[in-house]
Amino acid sequence: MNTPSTILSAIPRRLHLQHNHPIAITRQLIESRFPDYKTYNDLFPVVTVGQNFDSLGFPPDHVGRSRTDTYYLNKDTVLRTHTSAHQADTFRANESAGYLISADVYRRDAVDRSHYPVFHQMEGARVWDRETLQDGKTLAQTVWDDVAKIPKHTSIEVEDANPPYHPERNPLQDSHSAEEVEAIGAHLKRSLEDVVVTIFSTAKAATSASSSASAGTIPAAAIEPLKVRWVEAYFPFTSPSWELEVLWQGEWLEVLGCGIVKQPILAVAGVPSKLGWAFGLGLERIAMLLYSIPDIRLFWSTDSRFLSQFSSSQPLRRFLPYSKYPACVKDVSFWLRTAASAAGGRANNATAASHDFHENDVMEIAREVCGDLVEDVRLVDEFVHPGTGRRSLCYRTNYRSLERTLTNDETNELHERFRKQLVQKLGVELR
Ligand code: FA5
Ligand code: MG
Repeated sequence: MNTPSTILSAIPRRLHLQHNHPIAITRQLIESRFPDYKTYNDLFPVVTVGQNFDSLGFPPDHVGRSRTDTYYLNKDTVLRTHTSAHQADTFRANESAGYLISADVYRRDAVDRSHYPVFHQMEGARVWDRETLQDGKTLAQTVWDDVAKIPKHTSIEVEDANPPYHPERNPLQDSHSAEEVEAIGAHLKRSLEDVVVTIFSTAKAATSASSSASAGTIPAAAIEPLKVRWVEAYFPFTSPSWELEVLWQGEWLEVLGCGIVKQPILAVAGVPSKLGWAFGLGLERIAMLLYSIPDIRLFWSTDSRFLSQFSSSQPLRRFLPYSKYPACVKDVSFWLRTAASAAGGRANNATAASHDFHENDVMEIAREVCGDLVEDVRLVDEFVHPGTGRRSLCYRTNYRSLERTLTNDETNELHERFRKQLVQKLGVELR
């Protein structure tokens, strides 16, 4: 068991079901774009390793299974790392051609304003059955007819609508024709572009409404046009696979992964004649875009200054930060061990020396030492000493509480503990 009590205490929160919570409102908004899909919003987060990984074809050595990435309750049981853990069971239940699953999921990950160890995903899937095709149509024709029913939008700029894929990692599946995959892929992308456009037109309306109320009118150019792009991705349970990214505050933000469901999953689930698509999206990511919520930690706030700003029965309004407590920024610079010092270290400390540097180790230490008081950790400088060839890194840590002003002593103490742990756990040399 490697699951801390802080994580276990998040289980009863179920933000996706909390009335008037922005995660719940976002879920409902997306659900409204899939009116015929069956929704499952109440699935328990403790699942077997079989459900979370094996049923989806994760290889035995996949990094996702490691204890540094996944919270284990015992060797056979985990907190689900994604809603895909319920894919096989839901296909087996066979209750509807399309379904949506929303739930809390749990992972170790980076420290910044868009990553948190507990978050919420929505899984969606849609299948067609080779055995019940109507009017003598092929499966591909049937799917294209369904594609035509999805609203077309002009207010979206799609870069790389069809990224090339690598056949060795995203092969056409044996029982699928290229035409079928093209049609199902088009249905998948159109459905998700429709979701994103809905979200953004709602968000834009909210932006102009709140700005005209407070600060007169803002120039149209201040509102960014909606830019998205499709990128090739890899998942053990879909082929081909894509990720959808949205341009948000000048950076490409990944909001979902998706693809054509691998046929063995449907076969094992007892529905071998069906084929279709699946996606998994991060509800926090969408809600942050929708409401302009600047920090993922805010979703866990029980402060009425946060919660009172959201209502499912009123037009959507942008989140107005009630108070931003000052950040305290501190840098830490260190030399990485050279090959020689690593080798020297090996004699004394086998564990530290055999351990190569990964940025995620810095992130994990920050999370452990600082909890929710750390907002962001990022690399700001890196150079190689021309004489010695040693590499130096500088990380900038933003300390900020969402609830109060941190004292100088408090941040100094946190930062000192952070620095000490870096030396102790990574064997770096502070500068
Ligand atoms: C998955 O979890 C796949 N199960 C998605 C999928 C489903 C693919 C069905 C194919 C078919 P991924 O690990 O990329 O993929 O996560 C999906 C989304 O969850 C991301 O795009 C992102 O929006 C969100 N997400 C991932 N990690 C975090 C995190 N630490 N904090 C907040 N959101 C996150
Ligand atoms: Mg991803």
